[in-house]
Amino acid sequence: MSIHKSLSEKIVNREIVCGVVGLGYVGLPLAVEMGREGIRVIGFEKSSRVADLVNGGESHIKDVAATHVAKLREAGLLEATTDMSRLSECDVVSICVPTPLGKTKDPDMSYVVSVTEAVADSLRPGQIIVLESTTYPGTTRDLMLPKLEERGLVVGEDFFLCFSPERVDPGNAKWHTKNTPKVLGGVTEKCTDLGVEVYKLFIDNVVRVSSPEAAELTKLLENTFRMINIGLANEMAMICDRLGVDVWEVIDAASTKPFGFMKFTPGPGLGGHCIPLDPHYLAWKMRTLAYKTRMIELAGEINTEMPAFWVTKMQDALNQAGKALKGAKILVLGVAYKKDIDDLRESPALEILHHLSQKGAIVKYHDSFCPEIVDDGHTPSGAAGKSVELTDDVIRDSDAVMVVTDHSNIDYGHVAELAQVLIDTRNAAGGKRTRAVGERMTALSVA
Ligand code: SAJ
Repeated sequence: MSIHKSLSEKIVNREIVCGVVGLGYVGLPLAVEMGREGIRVIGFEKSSRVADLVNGGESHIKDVAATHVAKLREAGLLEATTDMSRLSECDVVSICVPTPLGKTKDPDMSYVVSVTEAVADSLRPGQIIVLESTTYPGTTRDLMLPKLEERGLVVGEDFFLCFSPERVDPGNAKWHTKNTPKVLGGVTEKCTDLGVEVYKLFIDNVVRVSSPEAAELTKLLENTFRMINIGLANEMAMICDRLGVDVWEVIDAASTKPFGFMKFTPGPGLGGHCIPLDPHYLAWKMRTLAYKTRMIELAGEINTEMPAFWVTKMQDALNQAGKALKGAKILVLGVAYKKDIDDLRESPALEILHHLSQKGAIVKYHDSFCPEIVDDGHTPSGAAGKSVELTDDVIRDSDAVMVVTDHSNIDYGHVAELAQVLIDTRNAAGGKRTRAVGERMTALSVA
């Protein structure tokens, strides 16, 4: 019987052993979904702390309940190891490691390369390898495949290679690993067949595409679409500010169109571990082909400009109140990259805190989700510090308040009543009046 056929049988009978490399916010939920379908899973981690945690039946990922990990441990369906040579025990290997960008926005493929080399070291006939990490088109075929074929095994016959982008949205109550449609494309037809057969065991809807490049580009289109439209919303905010029009009123009115429009909102800039990064994989790849992805570059410029734009708004508003930014006591509300989470990655709040302190303001922040901003060596100067308690006095004593992240646990109408000046980058207070300035404030500036 051919390798393909015998693998297919093992898949149908759920006799396969699945390996998941990287037990982070993508890998651990994936491993748990596999285990819950009765598939034996080996998690591979470079951190012995994480491996020990999982083997102790615990979870370091908010979206994964420790009880689920403990249950799979008791059933003998999940174990974690740092021993990469055990990859040879796995019929399927899903790779969920980081693909960060360097300072010059070039992809850092070091994690993918080192894992690929470990997989190649233990590669044997009958293995299905699936890369899930967001990356530039061509990574699977041009970077991984040559390393995997080095020892003479042939893709599509001896082993099988696919790309299937992760679509994990941490904290999303509705969409999680099992019920979010999963795109998958293999290097050959048989690779795609087997990859789809495996993932159908634990994902409700697997969307088959014809190649790994199609799958790689699918993810980049999804997030580039968001980044560019957020850039458009931010440019519209700057246009409306110059025209003295309330951009939020315009966006809300446009959102009444029942077709052909999708609401995006302006804000303090672009944060997170996906949207600011993913489009730059595409831009980088196309630069190597002498093609300039103009939309991505331009949207990136606009989004990057937003922290400075808001600091200028703050300066103008204080000026109207007869105060200088230098020496002013500023309270920033919310520093996480988006509401109701504790993630500071690429948060524009860090740039805003930096700019304000650079201009001599005396800056405090309050964010109950982020009690401390620790200087990790990459933190902009002036951003590190501890969250202060939010009291009426702290608001009143501040010369100005800036809402940067609109966490749901704050009454912004009350803040607007007490604040001498309010710069509301999220329109969290709905444009409410401010007492001292006395003018109706658009969300962007003092009218
Ligand atoms: N933002 C705006 N205006 C908007 C939307 C977002 O300024 O209209 C800002 C946010 O404040 C944040 C950044 O953009 O700083 C990114 O926000 P996001 O809502 O895109 O959230 P992320 O970064 O958590 O994106 C993830 C992505 N998930 C994956 O890549 C698997 C993205 O594809 C999802 O669409 C997004 O979650 C989501 O919808 O929650």
